Amino acid sequence: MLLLDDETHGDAPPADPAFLSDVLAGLAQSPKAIPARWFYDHRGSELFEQITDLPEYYPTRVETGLLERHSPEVGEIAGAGRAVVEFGSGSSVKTPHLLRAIAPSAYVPIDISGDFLRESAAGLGQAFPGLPIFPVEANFMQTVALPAEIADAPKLGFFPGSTIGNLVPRSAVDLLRGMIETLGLGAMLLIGMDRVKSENVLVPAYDDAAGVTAEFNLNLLRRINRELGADVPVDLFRHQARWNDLWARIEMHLVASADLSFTIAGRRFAMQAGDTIHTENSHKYDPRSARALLAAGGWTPIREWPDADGMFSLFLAEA
Ligand code: AVJ
Repeated sequence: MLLLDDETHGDAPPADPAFLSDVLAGLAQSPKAIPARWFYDHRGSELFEQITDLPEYYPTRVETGLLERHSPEVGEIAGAGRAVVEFGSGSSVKTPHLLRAIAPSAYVPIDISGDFLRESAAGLGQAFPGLPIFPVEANFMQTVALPAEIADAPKLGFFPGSTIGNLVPRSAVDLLRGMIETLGLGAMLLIGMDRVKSENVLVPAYDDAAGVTAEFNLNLLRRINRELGADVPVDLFRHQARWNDLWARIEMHLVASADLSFTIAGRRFAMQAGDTIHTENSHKYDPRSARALLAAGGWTPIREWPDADGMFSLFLAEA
């Protein structure tokens, strides 16, 4: 079901048909769920940047420290001249530490958001004047055709942020296998994974005192209203972060605080007080399960660098 032109607001961004179909399919499902990748419109990307600075949200700080400390060793093991291919580069804040240490032959950021991709490629271009940069606007969940210019260079995939945790394990394995298709045999992969730890640390990291993560979650509903011309009563939803021990993951939900209903593209959805829309999974891995995941995805782990407090790990693996 498509929106008619006269149903959209004059200043609304064009509706992405994949967004509409994911939202309609996800809300028709029981329990309701919308894929986390739709968080990242312009506002969502801004809010995520704010999350990375929150006192409760340790992953960005810890991983950045690990990259500062261990990138020189990555360079020694991987050797000079690799093309660094970053999956879901976003604003690429962690990348300079790696690029400084490993003498790459090129940098290929891949991101689904063209805006952020071009901004950050321009920024890195200034910081690394001699480095060829080839941004690729693509969904890295599918095999990506890399630019012809780097066809002959050995590759180092870079997948920081524990973004792999957004995927259920079977999809994570598919993605890891897809990365081998994209990068070729002989490639290496530097990947960050958040570790299992106390609920008392994990839950606040996804439900901060300042309410930024709540706003990030609720922005998905605002985006649905903005882009799909819907009438979701955002004020009747509240943010929830919960630890699911069976799956070893943090889940984010939007909880209906009253019986409510709304219409999206002519389809009506009703929810009762307490019903939720599941908006994100963030799986956590202990070192053994992390290595098993890599191996299932076709990657042989060769090094692990955890931080001193056991919060987060960087892994280097080869195809
Ligand atoms: C970017 C997917 C790794 O799961 O920690 C942060 C996203 N969601 N706070 C994460 C996120 C809520 C983040 N990843």
